[in-house]
Amino acid sequence: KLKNFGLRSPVGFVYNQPSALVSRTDVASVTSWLAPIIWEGTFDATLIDFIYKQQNLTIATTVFALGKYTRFLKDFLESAEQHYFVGFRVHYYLFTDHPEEVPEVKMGENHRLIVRKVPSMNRWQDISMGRMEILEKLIKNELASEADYIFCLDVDAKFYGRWGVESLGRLVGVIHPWYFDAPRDKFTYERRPESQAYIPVEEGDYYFTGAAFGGSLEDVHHLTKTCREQMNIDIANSIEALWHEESHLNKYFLHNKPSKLLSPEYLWRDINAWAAQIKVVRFSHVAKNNAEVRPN
Ligand code: 2GW
Ligand code: MN
Repeated sequence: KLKNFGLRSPVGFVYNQPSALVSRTDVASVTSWLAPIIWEGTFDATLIDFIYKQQNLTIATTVFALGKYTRFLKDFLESAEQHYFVGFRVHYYLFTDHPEEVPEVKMGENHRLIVRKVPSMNRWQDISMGRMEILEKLIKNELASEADYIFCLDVDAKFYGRWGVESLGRLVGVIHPWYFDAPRDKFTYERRPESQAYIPVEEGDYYFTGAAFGGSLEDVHHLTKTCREQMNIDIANSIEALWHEESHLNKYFLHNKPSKLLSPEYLWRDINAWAAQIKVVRFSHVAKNNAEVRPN
């Protein structure tokens, strides 16, 4: 569906000259398989918005809020409306067992909120694995004619800066905010060979967060289907990966290299945490009291 750019700048569309020599030197902006890693300072927002505007895209965005997690919706949605794909068409698909608790949030032009009721799930295992299955079905049964790209996001987080079309790609992973500077043997991959999510200590590229991933419908459908199947094999073998679907996502990305990586700017630990490389916090986990929000 994606058109070739055929980009023609209108007369007088002025932006900074891109350089073949100068770039950020404190972070890597490309992987060893030549996928870009998106950091502040590696793209020109004006230019990239202009390029993508001509494609008339829709970005589906899924978010789950079950049980007490509906309390995160107001900040999540209000901040998204300030920062998330502003000026582009966004359809949020919100899955909740409490539709009556969904706050009224004024949606920007071209942004729509679609609320879907799902049965209550009490065990976090069911929530985390249920997400993959619901996403798989949503993409297959409904999105084909509705969207071009999809992002799947945790709800216990808030936007503080631009998250825009620079993030779009065939298969997109976000580098986990705790492990971007860690050696691979320290990553919290699943290390038991009995699990389908197993990654040996001498393997692995990056540690990706389960809190945000996305890409084209086709690629994300394949991702969700594969993770769901792998988790089901684990269930049959009475084993559960250390970080649940995040472990399976990391295994998937090891064998299906993402075509674009987003830096931890796109999922930071907490707005007050500091690291020299983070020039902008775009999306960040909010502090939460697990004992208070999670079912027993
Ligand atoms: C219930 C019991 C235990 C943990 C979570 C939940 C729960 C999750 C819930 O009661 N209601 C609910 O809506 N959720 C959804 O699942 C919600 O969208 C939430 O953001 C998402 C992931 O749960 P969360 O945010 O508590 O997990 P984190 O922040 O510790 O996340 C990482 O690890 C998870 C796997 O353990 C996931 O991979 C997640 O994507 C990661 O960020
Ligand atoms: Mn979370």
